[in-house]
Amino acid sequence: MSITDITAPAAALTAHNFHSGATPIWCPGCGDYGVLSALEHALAKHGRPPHEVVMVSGIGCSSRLPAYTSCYGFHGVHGRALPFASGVKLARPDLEVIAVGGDGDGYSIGGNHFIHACRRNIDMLYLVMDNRVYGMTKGQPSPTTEADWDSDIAPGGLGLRPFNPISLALAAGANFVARGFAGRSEELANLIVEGIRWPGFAFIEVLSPCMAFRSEAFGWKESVHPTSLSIVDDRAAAQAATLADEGYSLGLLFKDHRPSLPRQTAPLASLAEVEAQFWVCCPARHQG
Ligand SMILES: Cc1ncc(C[n+]2csc(CCOP(=O)(O)OP(=O)(O)O)c2C)c(N)n1
Ligand code: SF4
Repeated sequence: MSITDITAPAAALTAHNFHSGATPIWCPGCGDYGVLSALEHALAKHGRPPHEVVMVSGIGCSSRLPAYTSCYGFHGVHGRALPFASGVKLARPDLEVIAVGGDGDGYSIGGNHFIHACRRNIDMLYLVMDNRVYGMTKGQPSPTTEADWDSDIAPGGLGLRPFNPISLALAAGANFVARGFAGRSEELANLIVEGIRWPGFAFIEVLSPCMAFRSEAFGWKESVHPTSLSIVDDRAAAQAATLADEGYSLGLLFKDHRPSLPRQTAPLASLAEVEAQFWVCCPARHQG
């Protein structure tokens, strides 16, 4: 398909248009079901057909998500969703690019890419399903796991201070920062639509409980404070609010107008011009 084949937004899309037909193999009660449902509803509301949307992930239970949608998808290697998504968006700015994954994938092995994606501000949505554990590899602590979280695999807790991804995203320069909860799918869908439509790098942290390894996360539905984040256009104030927050406030925290990449779609020079400018002279060639 060429860029010129892209159609106008299809009328009256429904969440069903975004089902792939594959049945998720997530555990019963996994928060990722709520995220998938919210994402499908958000895409329907946004109005671009599945063939204009690219869903990119790394590895983990949450990173299986692209397979469950009918959009174009790339299920890549652990921690590398954002570099791949950046490449797709730079090569095809006409497509809607959404990167998804877990806290292990995005903040541990992918932590470097997270910082630089915020900084580059390429126009895409990054949705992190944070269950504060590595679900797929059977319950190791992740960078957002509480220091004293006791488990068979880390008795007594790791003793390492978790970091605050929202604070990091703000400091690194993300254009849109919000937090949703898998158990409040409708609110999450609205945040996703807003994030997709906002220019630049939009980051949404989604609290998404892992029932297999953190069953106490059932309690998150009582812990969350709906629509309590609302700073919006002041990065310093948003940073102060997030540092004062215990991690369960939901809603849109921050939106900025920092110019996003890609700024232009046409190349600045032709391939021949680039070759002429950067031609490395080889003495052997001249002698021949
Ligand atoms: C290079 C590499 N290192 C480690 C792994 C093993 N691994 C697979 S998934 C995963 C963690 C997934 O955790 P998270 O991203 O939090 O997703 P969840 O399963 O909790 O949704 C790890 C460490 C891997 N696949 N590749
Ligand atoms: S192990 Fe946890 S994160 Fe993975 S599918 Fe099961 S509940 Fe979801």
